Amino acid sequence: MRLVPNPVLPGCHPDPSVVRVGADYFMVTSTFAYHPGIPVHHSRDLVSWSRVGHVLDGDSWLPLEGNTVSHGVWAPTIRHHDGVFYVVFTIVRGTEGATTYVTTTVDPAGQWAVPTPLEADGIDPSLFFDHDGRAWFTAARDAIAPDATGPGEIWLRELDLGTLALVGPTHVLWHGALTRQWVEAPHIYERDGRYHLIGAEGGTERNHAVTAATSDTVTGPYSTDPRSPLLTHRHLGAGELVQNVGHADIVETPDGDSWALVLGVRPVNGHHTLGREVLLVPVEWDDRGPVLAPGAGRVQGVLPGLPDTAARPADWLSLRGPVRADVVDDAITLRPRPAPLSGREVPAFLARRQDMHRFVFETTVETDRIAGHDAGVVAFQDENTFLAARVRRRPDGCVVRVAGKVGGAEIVRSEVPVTGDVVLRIRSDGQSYTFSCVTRIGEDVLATFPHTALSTETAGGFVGVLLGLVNEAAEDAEPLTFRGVRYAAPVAASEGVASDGAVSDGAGAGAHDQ
Ligand code: 6LW
Repeated sequence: MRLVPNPVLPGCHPDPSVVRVGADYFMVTSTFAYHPGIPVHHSRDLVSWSRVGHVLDGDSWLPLEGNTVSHGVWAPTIRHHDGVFYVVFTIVRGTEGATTYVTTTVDPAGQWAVPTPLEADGIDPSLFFDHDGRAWFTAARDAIAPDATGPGEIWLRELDLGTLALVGPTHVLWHGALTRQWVEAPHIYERDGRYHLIGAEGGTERNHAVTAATSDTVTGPYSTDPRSPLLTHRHLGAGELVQNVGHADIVETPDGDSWALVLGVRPVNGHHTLGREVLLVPVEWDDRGPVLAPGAGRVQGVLPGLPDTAARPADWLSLRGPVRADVVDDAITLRPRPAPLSGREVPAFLARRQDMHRFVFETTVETDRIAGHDAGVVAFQDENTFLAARVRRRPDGCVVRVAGKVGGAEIVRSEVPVTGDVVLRIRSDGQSYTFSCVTRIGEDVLATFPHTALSTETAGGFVGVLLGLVNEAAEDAEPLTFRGVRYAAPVAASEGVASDGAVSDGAGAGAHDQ
């Protein structure tokens, strides 16, 4: 058995899709209302991933003003054919419906084409290139006859590679393996002349599961693999370190081994804040189809407790569109915007994924420069759920104010006067978020919140926490430079964190060695 450390990509990177070209693997993940969209990660071993670009950036960006954080870009699939990379994805705009797009490039680390809309119902699009060079598009949609079949269905149509339009008849392939569950996240693979369709069922929460079906022809009919679910943690109990496992994509190594990337979450006391992360599981094929995590039946290699991973290079994200910012080493200059974090416009907000349970995130703000600004650090889950320590000017001087929203309700925790340069700090021990400010006199703890306040279970939606900077002010206010921006695993006792292993996530389970 092969043991890999999981997750292979921590932090909010849901709905992984992977393709191999020669020795190189490329992965794409969902980014919802964040800009730039769809990071492209590269790996040579499926374990160590580095970001090389974004699918939706510059000319390929599609504006997302008016959307909630969990709207926007859902579930991209990446494939490669004849020297061209293809990504299909859906932009979900709430009640205004959804549009699925295809975009291409010859260099996945470079600029992608302006996305072409497809005449496609539903979400979770995928592409399959058959041996004869034909391209087949699949996606998940509401079933035409839900009373008879269950709520969802996977459908397929041919994609004309010349015009990038769907052509020919629609084939309904499958309604899923599980009773009355919506089937989503389809991907088709061909193996020894048979077509294998995998999907996800049970929703992207605790009941999530990977299921499968098989057919002699790409257009179906597909029959359910009765071994489904092929992979799930739904039955392992709340003590299991990884939950919500599902949404797989399978890739073959140059040596003919297979692996799946799946999503999962690592809750702490039943609540997760890091979003859906990417996990790697071995796959074997037998004459019935894929076997995920053979011999184990679960994602393995997850460390117990709350291990600190080394902070990954920041993928600085804004909301719903680009902001005007300069990032130079650890200094970030952010132009102001009046849009509040609680709205649906583009606020002056630049943030990175929280990808460690325990961390320190901090920056220095020169309060002398604060005029009409409301600027500082924020732990952001979505427009209804965020907590910030910001500096604003009152008639008699500046104050740091810890305030935000939890579940849509306004929260104001503390307000303390400050002068000169102040360090605004957010730190977490995995079970709480503490906001403090550090001046020449020392550290002043302003407020502590349980991590449940910022969890996805509390907020709903599909994302995890981002840690960032905000500069809310009139457009003509001065840009602000945040110096000493630092995100790291906590090191010192002064950063308030117990030594390794002293903080338990309450799961009580050990590493699952293979
Ligand atoms: C994704 C779908 C899902 O498109 O969540 O519940 C969506 N399931 O597979 C957003 O990540």
